Amino acid sequence: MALEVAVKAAVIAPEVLGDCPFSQRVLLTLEEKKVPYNLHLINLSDKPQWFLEVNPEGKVPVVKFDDKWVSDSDVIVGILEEKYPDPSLATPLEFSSVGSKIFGVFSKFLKSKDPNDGSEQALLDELKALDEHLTAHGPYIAGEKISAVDLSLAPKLYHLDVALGHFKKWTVPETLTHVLKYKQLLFSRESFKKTKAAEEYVIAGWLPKVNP
Ligand SMILES: N[C@@H](CCC(=O)N[C@@H](CS)C(=O)NCC(=O)O)C(=O)O
Repeated sequence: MALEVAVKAAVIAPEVLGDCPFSQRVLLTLEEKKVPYNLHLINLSDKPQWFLEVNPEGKVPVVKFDDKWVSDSDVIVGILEEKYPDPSLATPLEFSSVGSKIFGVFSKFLKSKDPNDGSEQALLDELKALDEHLTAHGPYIAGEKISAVDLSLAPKLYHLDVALGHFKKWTVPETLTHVLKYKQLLFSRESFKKTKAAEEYVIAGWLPKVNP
């Protein structure tokens, strides 16, 4: 039986899949595990009553398991791993926090108006650490097989590429060859192509945060 899944709709087009990296993470997990699902697109500027009733906090993603709507992508991905263990996407504990600071430092650099505040260097440091990790352990974070940590990071690296390219004309340095290869590997997967937001919606989603 298909799972009911509610994710963010595009900010400027509420009938189209939106740009929430946590929502895409859940969709990627469902796709990689080949779990059938029905998608509900939620316009976060005009949340439907049924959605607020089942999920008063009003955040996406949410997934309905056994008649109960569950929020938070960490919790959802954990339940999916338990209920649909094959193929396993479990990440070995020692690798589970690789790349976990990238989204925060990227977002800070993207919003920064001060070129001397160290936010670009902080991002470069995190990307360099990821490159070193991939050099030693790649091509995915836990080795030959894709796992949950990659599915969490992939949408965030996509936001990084699209938003920094658009707003700051900034790209990942060519010296970070393993990060570049890793992004290609992730972005070319069928699961990723099927669940990604169009670039224009990623840009529209960041616009109010970049120019408040
Ligand atoms: N920790 C949560 C974060 C989810 C989250 O922040 N979702 C955002 C959209 S990307 C949201 O629903 N925000 C509520 C709103 O904008 O009203 C998770 O991993 O699922």
